[in-house]
Amino acid sequence: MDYPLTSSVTNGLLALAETGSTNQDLLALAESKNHPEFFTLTTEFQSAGRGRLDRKWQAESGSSVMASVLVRPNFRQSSGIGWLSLMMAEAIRSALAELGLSPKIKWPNDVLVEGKKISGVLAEANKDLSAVVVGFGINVNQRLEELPVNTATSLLVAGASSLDRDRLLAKIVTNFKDLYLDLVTSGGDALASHLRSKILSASATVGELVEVSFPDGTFAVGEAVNIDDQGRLEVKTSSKTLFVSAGDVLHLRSAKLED
Ligand code: BT5
Repeated sequence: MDYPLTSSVTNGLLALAETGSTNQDLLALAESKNHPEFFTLTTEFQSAGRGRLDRKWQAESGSSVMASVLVRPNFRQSSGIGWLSLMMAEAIRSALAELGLSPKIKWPNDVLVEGKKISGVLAEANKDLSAVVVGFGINVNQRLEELPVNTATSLLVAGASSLDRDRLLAKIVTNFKDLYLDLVTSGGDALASHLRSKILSASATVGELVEVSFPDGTFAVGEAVNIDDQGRLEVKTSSKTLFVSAGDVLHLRSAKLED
């Protein structure tokens, strides 16, 4: 497939018919300094699409937008890096809203439509954090029965006004560039760049009763009350306030719809 609109907004676009993982490929390419910020890699099919914590992202060939965008952050505040997946989720949310949908951001890395996952984001950095690839998958033209899990939806299922993948990818990269450059101008301060307030107002998680599962296997239940200045989810349990920087969140009131 050709991506004329996306080509015109990225600093270089590589569109592959098939690969293992666009994140993995772009992390390798980023090691040579030839690839500038906003260089983008997209594919029709991934045989080893990555989610967080060794989970998989699954999509049939040609059914989705799957892409990774390169940035080389040099924020004065290191907390800026923590915002990059939420930033991409906001770029996706706002592009989907223009297609007539009412998407929300589920902390830390999902975009939901009517409580179901239409998109997932995975930001991965190289060792010294000098290059970060922000990858995302968006379900576009799958019918309900073609989706890999029953917690998922697609643009087709949700009734979006367009299924044009090039136009969508171009819009998302444009939105992401705008948000990123605002954050850079603010020295990595997500409050000053208004990134945090945009994410808060689109959050499906803040205000919810949540169960947080931590990477070490422990759990906590409480109310999600805020996203702090570092992008951490603030959760009030019966005994204390937790600031969660990594973990999985289950929205308990709508748990039947989620994984
Ligand atoms: C994510 O992980 O949601 C991040 C997904 C990022 C995928 C993109 S595609 C381009 C780039 N290159 C890569 O290799 N990856 C990125 P996580 O929050 O861990 O969610 C993973 C879970 O989502 C799985 O365990 C499934 O339950 C579910 N899932 C898998 N495929 C899905 C799909 N197409 N739609 C909705 N949910 C899906």
